[in-house]
Amino acid sequence: MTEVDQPLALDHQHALDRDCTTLSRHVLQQLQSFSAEAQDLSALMNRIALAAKLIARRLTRAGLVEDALGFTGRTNVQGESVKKMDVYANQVFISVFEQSGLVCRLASEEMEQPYYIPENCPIGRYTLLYDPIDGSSNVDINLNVGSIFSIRRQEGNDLDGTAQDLLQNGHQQLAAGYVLYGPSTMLVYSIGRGVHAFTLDPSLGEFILSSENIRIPEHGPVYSVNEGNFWQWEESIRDYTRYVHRHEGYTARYSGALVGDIHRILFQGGVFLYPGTIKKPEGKLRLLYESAPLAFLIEQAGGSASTGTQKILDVIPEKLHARTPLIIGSPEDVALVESFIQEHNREQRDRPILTSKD
Ligand code: AHM
Ligand code: MG
Repeated sequence: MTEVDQPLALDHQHALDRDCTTLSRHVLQQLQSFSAEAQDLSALMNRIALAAKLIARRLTRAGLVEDALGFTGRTNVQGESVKKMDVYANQVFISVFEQSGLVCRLASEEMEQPYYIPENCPIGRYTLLYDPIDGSSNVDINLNVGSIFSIRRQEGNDLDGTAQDLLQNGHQQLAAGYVLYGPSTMLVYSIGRGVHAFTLDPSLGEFILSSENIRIPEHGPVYSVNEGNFWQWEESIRDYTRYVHRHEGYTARYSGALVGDIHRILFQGGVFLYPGTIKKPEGKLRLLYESAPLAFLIEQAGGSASTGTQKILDVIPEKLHARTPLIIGSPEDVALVESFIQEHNREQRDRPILTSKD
């Protein structure tokens, strides 16, 4: 081989390596073990990948098939209008896991109570928590949406079927990640050993490793927030947005789908915020299905996730569908938002209490 040939040969080798690393192989490599738990995690990720492929297939043809777009006319447990795609994707996860022998129940944003694997099906040791279609307002206009997932080991008892044992902090997650249905379908996951991204190769029907050990930049230019809520926020969040308006180097990006916004921030840095509003002090995003899984992932990439006063992973939900304010992304940018909140809280505390004599 000549010197001139060598770089080409290396490139070729690199391409070949990429083509060969499938999701299930990657999980086993990460755990460096063929233990029962490693096999389970690999199988769980494989099932999530299958659900993602089924949902991606429906999304790519949504404008051509009947009953894929639009609303069902129902509202979910959160009082939000349910889309046909929400129902479809929710059911896909159930169907894919029902006979898997991997989970004992699935809890989703779309179901008031978890779905328990029936007794005539093999029952597994894990619980899957998920948001089947995140950002579903984007579905009807063919923009990006996502799915978010989290895996927890079944530990407590759930004898009365109310899943109170799931009311634990985010450190209990074994794995978490998301699927982004964009120009390509990507699956990004962590099992507590870094963050890795896979791209669906439709010709193979396989998710192939595309970025390994992703590290979020310490700081980035993007701030991602729905500024339509400006007058409903607390003064601290308004002050933060005034700060980024007045300083060079910031740019706003907001897609209406959390997964897409987080994906951008994971690779390019910045911060995503969904703060509380006057009407909804807890904000909009659900702890168990959205905030905690994404916090797990972003922390694994070197980022931070906070309610403004507490780390998201430390929050213990009071109920299954509890919401939290979410500030997530590059550590410096999250810290900046927190500093406005802390300053505001300090001012509130130190404000003299006026009595009727004053
Ligand atoms: P959904 O899971 O019901 O779609 O709601 C979550 C979505 C997020 O993806 C997104 O960041 C947010 O809601 C957008 O909400 P808003 O329209 O209030 O900005
Ligand atoms: Mg969502």
